[in-house]
Amino acid sequence: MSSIRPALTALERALLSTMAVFHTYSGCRGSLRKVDLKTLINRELRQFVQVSTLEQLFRDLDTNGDLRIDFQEYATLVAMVTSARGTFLVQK
Ligand SMILES: [Ca+2]
Repeated sequence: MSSIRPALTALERALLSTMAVFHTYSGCRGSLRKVDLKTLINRELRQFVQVSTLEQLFRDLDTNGDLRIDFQEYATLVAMVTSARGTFLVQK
């Protein structure tokens, strides 16, 4: 009996990495405080997101107003950055 699984695709690896980054910076809390988001942006998105926009970005992402960024709110950040970069990549 074989237990060989097919290799993950590039997108699957990217999604796992996206999840791992959230868990690295949220730790056991399961959500990002503002300071965690700042550290994540500085270390993981420094070429894509300006930390000077952190206050507005945090307010925009924190849709339930609990002063934390949960995984769904973080996924919104990833989608926003991906969409912005994707638009940039297809522009001529
Ligand atoms: Ca929130």
